[in-house]
Amino acid sequence: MSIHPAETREPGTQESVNTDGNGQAARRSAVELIKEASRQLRGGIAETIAGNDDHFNEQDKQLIKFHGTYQQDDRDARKSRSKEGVGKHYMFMIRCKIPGGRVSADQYLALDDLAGAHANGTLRITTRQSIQFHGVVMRNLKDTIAGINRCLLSTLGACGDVERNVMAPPAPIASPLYRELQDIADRLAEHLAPRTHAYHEIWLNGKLHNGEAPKEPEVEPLYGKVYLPRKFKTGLALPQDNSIDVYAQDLGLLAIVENHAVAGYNVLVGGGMGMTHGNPNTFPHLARPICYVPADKVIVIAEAVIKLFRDHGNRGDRKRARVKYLVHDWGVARFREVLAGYVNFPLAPPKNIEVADNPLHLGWHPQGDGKYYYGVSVENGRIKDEGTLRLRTALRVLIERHRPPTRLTANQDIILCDLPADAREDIERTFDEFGVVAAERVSMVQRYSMACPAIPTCGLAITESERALPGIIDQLEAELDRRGLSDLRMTVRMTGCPNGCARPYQSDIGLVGRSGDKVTVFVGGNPLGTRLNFALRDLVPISQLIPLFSPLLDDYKSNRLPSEGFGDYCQRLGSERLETLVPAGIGKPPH
Ligand code: SRM
Ligand code: SF4
Repeated sequence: MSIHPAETREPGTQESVNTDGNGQAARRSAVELIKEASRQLRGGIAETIAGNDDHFNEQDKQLIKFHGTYQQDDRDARKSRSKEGVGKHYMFMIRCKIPGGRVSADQYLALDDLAGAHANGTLRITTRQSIQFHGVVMRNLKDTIAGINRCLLSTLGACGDVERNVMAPPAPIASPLYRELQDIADRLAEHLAPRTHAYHEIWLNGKLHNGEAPKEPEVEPLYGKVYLPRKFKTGLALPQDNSIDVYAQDLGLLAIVENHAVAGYNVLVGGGMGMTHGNPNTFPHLARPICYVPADKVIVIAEAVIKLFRDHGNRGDRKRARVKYLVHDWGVARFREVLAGYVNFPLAPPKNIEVADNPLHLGWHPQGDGKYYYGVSVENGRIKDEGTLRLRTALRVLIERHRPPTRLTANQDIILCDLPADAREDIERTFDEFGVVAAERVSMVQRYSMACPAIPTCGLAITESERALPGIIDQLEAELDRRGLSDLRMTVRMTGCPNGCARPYQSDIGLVGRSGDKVTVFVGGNPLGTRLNFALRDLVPISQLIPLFSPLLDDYKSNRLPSEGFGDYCQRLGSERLETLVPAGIGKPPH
């Protein structure tokens, strides 16, 4: 869908309005120069994949992100390879773009094939409802990206300074509300996708899905030559279903429901998690309500917010380039005033509405159309076979047999959709046969936990995360059980660095990689995702987490208020009171 030209305005040309948040002409970062010189994201990518190199040069390493792939190296192998003098083992992460997390049975099976043929034999569900492959080497890069496109998915714009995967509540509930949000996610993704032909030239031999060459002229009406100052993320939510963490989005669209239909959206801008330890100019920030728009203006307003960000975002300092810093530095009133200049209708104030639930959609649920859906809890999103737990095989067998469309959730889980009632027995038996614990029997703390990939793939990781969290959760599970708290709905999110990929700053407990095996411990968020937590202790060794939390859980158990969550309790006590409960010698006070 495209917007009628009269509906959004161009207050100035992109290059001339390229200012920082204070209207100063800004210096430009090295990445800006790489983008500008790239001939719409071509650089030397095609030449490198046609040659014998196992990795890209520094410029193209930036450009391949826009194509949906990251150059990484096996961090587990770094030391031994360096001793042997053989240099890094380069490999690529490939990220799909899957609006609303919708994947058909055929697509799932094709992705599973690719994981086995070209990647490390796992599929990784991401915190933005997508799938990533890890461990793809250069000689398989093109075939993997082409394979993803063959099944009618894409990787274009899954990473890079553009609109990223658009999120929407994934439950396949037969309700016009859920359908509308999924539909808008598709339309936004289509409307905001880069228009460069470079993607098809490089990965698809110049052909579109239908086998023809692209016909539209190559212009980037939205992104221009230098694309956005930084990544931009959009998510749609319902007040009763914030399963996509709407307040963490650069642009959160919270539906306003009237007479059982979406009447419009509160437009929330400026969510983002990333920060840098020791740099107070960087911080997590929740999206703030800017205005309300009627439902038929949702795409217009999304484009307008992106244009504002394109023109005013910081292009000099990538650490401060997200739209959240504009909202923070300008304040809501000024942001709204500038945004009004990008549309040709008045901006109404946001409606008074809050999110009320954040369902995980695990286990069996009726869809409302006579069919059922089944949400499978996937530990940290990793679909793999390991030991007696053969989740990848179980999903493959069941998807081949029942052909359910699937949906990926922002909690890194997968939903099997459109199931007839009589499929239940086979599904439960098959999961059991392959060692997969029924969603209903997964502990609450495990269900609500998430970890980012971190080591060995992520180049930015300071500590372990995906590989460390299962052990921590096992211990927490035992501690909660012991206190009769196993029904507590508590989010525990861990990341290997402060970038916040598992949204740790909104959770009841956030564990953020700090140094070696030490983390910063955050407490005080909530499962709804409506509040930021705060740092309680810094530099806590992972092995000391349970001794740190034990007295807090004891006090919570004895002194919590009725229906008070763990994060609520931590907020009520505040850091000073909580500090008095922390055993001496564990970690350090946060700065
Ligand atoms: Fe992320 C960078 C993984 C969601 C904030 N993120 C990365 C990279 C690409 C590391 C890099 O730049 O070299 C990670 C790849 C690791 C690997 O080995 O796969 C990575 N991010 C992920 C995923 C896979 C984590 C996961 O457990 O699922 C998520 C992919 C989502 C997707 O499908 O698109 C993922 N990243 C997020 C989120 C959560 C969200 O968007 O809801 C955030 C916090 C929200 C935000 O954007 O602020 C997030 N990732 C970052 C940042 C910090 C950006 C900042 O403003 O400072 C970085 C670092 C960067 O961009 O320089 C980053
Ligand atoms: Fe990597 Fe840090 Fe993101 Fe984890 S939070 S995936 S360590 S960038």
